[in-house]
Amino acid sequence: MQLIHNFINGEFTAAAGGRIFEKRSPLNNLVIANVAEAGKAEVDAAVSAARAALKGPWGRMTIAERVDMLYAVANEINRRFDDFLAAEVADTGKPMSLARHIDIPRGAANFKIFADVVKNVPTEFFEMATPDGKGALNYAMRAPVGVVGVVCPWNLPLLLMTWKVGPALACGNAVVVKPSEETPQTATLLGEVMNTVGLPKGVYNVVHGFGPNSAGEFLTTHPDVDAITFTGETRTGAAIMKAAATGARPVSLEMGGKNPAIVFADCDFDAAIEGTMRSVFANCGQVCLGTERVYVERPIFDKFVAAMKKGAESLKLGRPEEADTGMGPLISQEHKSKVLSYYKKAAEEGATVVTGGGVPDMPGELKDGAWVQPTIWTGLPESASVVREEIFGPCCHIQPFDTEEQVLAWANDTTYGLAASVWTTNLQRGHRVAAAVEAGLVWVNSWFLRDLRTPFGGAKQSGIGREGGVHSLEFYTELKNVCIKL
Ligand code: NAD
Ligand code: 6OD
Repeated sequence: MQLIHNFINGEFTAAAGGRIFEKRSPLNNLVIANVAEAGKAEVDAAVSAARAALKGPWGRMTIAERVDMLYAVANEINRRFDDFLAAEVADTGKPMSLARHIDIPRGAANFKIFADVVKNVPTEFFEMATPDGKGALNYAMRAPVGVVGVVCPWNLPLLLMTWKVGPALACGNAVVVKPSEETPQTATLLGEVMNTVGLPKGVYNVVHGFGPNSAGEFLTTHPDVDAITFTGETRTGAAIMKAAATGARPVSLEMGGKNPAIVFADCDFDAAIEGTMRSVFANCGQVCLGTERVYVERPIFDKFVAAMKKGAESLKLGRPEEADTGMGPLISQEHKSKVLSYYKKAAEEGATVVTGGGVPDMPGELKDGAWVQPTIWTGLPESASVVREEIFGPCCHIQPFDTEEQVLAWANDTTYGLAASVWTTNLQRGHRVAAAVEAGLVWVNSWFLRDLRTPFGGAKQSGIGREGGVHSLEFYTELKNVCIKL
């Protein structure tokens, strides 16, 4: 059985006492690897290695040298594309077509884009008058924040981990990454890439394990971690924020959502269906930006529901490597139980189940996997559990609306505020609704179209802070003003 190691100070290491946990395939629930579980000792070693790296050659590199190194990391990920693809797909069970298109190329791009940002974005300069008439000059300079703890989820493992590690390294920090216990492989493989390109030891470290009383907690409570960046559930983010309060350490939190799609009768109907099919079912509904609440203007409601039903029923559930697979399994048995509990609640609360609502009949060994049916409900009040709570599965509730005012009130009636999509050919309305929706990201006539220079993050309980482009520099650097009296 494969053993997935921690990666500390440039070395692949087992855990003290040989502590391991099992990684199971979402496809069939079989154990595919053992993972070395980091305890306090391994987390300490990783944080110390990161601290030491800041004082070594890494800390002395010029920006141009760092940029070259990050380009080399991206190129090496691309050279080993198939290894990353195989590892990501083994951990998640997601269709290869999806991982090939999104997860792995974005994993590489995250190093290049932030290298470019660091290379090209200037700081500020102000001339200042002084009473003696000689004046002063102010300029700002950026320094790394230090050792950054990076705590990651399982849904887009490489993409979301490099989304943090790329800018952190571009800014000259050293990182200790805690991947999700469900997806240990690509973060570990990235250690090989770092050694191949000659990244100094200790700049990139990986510790495996769980949250409470395990590697996640040991890392986020570690007094020598200077800043913590996190993606995951809102309640985990709140726990991490508490941990970060000791020592008043900064946090960047990307958390849960209950994202609306608002479909006006004047939309390009086929584009709205295509986009909403993706936003509801892509990655088996396990995308933080995904849609779980769909609001459709009444004149096209029946036609829209019928088209979504047809789309959902034509999605082929299957093995990742099969070219016609449209949807894979959920990440785990535990998550399957959570999603199925919502399927049950929807029925109990009186939903009309347009399609799905249960477990598909999968052939052979796949029957033991974390499969659920793509599911659509209608007919529920806005107070229903599946309309209010994040499910993170391949499902949505579709509600008819009559006025812009009504749909905005519903869309905003949530404690979350991550993303929304608006479908209309009336651009005036597109701008107006985008401005009125309480969310960090709004797409008009699109979904998950990402320019990495733009701010990314959630409003309300979906997040704290923004990353992306120059916004990542705000978190991963300490900005210092230097005032020179002339
Ligand atoms: P999770 O919060 O359960 O776990 C995320 C990570 O935190 C894991 O590595 C886990 O081991 C660790 N962790 C858990 N408890 C911890 C603790 N007390 N201290 C330190 N670390 C701890 O989230 P998940 O189930 O992996 O991911 C799904 C969730 O992530 C969904 O809510 C989804 O909306 C959210 N998400 C948000 C974004 C975004 O950009 N806003 C992106 C992806 C996923
Ligand atoms: O595209 C990104 O940068 C990003 N952070 C996507 C998050 C997707 C959530 O599941």
